[in-house]
Amino acid sequence: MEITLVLGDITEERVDAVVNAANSSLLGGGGVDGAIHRRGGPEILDECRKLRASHYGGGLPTGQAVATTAGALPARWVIHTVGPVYSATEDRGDRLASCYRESLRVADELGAASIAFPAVSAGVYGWPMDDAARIAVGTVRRAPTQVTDVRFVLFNRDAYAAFARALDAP
Ligand code: AR6
Repeated sequence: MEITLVLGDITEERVDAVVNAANSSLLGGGGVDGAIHRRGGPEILDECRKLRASHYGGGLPTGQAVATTAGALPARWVIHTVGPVYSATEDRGDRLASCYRESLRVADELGAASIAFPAVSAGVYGWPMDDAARIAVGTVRRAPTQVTDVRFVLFNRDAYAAFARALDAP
């Protein structure tokens, strides 16, 4: 597996699967979620609504992942995952790690060879970037997956630097 860092907008990545930092409603929001639905168009929301009706009436649980079409994005699928809201008093790192593991498991089911991840939970959900990066890189490195091309797409230089430090760590 090759892991690369990209500074930019995840909706522009030409990969098999783009991961969305969604919320459990699967009905959209701000940040990455807003950008993916805006650029990908209404087909993605249509499939999300169907998934809610068929499987996730109570919402997609934190740490899980589910795929839809990528609509008009230059990708084949969007894999929606729900990160945990950061807590200073409770360790929710296992649930953040689960987002990466489950996204890769879904990617394997789809037969995806390449995947682009955002820094899940490190925006609206408040996760400190260095810790989010350490969990993301550590989990992906250890995941049993057929995916050969993993990209972390970071929206600003601070996020990029945090992921670069995590990648340099043994
Ligand atoms: N490409 C790459 N990274 C981006 C982009 C983009 N287009 N836009 C933002 N980021 P967030 P979360 C970065 O808030 O913390 C939504 O409302 C951003 O700077 O998108 O998991 C959902 O519906 C940050 O570093 O996701 C949920 O309610 C990182 O992506 C909630 O936000 C993640 O920020 C999820 O919050």
